[in-house]
Amino acid sequence: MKEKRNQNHSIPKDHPRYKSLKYRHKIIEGMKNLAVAEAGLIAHGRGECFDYILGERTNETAKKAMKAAVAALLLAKSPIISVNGNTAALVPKELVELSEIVNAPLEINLFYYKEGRIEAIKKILEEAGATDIRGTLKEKLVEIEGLESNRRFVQSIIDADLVMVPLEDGDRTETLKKRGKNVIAVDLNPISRTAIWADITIVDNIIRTLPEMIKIAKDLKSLEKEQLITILNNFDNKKNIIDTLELIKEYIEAQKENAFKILKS
Ligand code: PTJ
Repeated sequence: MKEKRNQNHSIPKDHPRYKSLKYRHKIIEGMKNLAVAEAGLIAHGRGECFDYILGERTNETAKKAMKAAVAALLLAKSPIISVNGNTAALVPKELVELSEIVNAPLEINLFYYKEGRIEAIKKILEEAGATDIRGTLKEKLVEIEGLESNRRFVQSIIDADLVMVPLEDGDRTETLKKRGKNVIAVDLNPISRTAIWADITIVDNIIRTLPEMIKIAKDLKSLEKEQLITILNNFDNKKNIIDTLELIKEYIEAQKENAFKILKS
């Protein structure tokens, strides 16, 4: 019998890991069209691993952080959403929608420089409806002192009072904090340096975070400034990260029991 193999990488909808495979495919496509750095694939795999031990769902702690993050974005004078290759490849439409609702422009800011990457990401964002994309013109970029990586080249981030940094690597959050900025991080690793340094740490997958934040933003947009301040003041990031770590411990414990039940049956 002649073997019929799937050459076009289409994923059967009934596959138990359909969603995960769909987003892997987006990252791979993103790498082929230059938007995603090669290392972006590895970063995605690391994210999947953390997502697994979080139960691949948006936990209550993440929802609390998202609410505080939206309140902070609505209260900020000049907020910016920093966009890297992975985020653009995974959730371009959602980035544009959130940016419009909370009035926070998108700024492309990359760790791995390669000719053509900024243009590739700009194209993805424009196709998703973005009209105001910062960080694309060399002559408008300035350098943030104290940062060695390519992320030091910024446009509006330099004057922003609040920067949202989805899927960050190491040291930028620390530098932004030292410059007096508030930082919102979205990171599946609750104990990464970014997660620890940020003012508001959303430990969740960006593919679930942005749609949820859009919903929250639509609700909170009509609130008074005082009500938004109360939401923000009631949020304790350190406690929230510790609670998230507890959830991970509980989840692993429950999975351990389940795994052995399957073995015994
Ligand atoms: O496009 P560039 O050049 O700016 O590079 C982007 C990457 C992500 C490659 C770069 O910032 C990098 O190398 O990041 P790290 O150091 O791998 O850190 C990325 C963090 O994001 C890790 O803690 C991952 O667990 C986390 N992460 C990965 N995928 C997701 C995620 N967090 C939320 N949602 C995800 N889908």
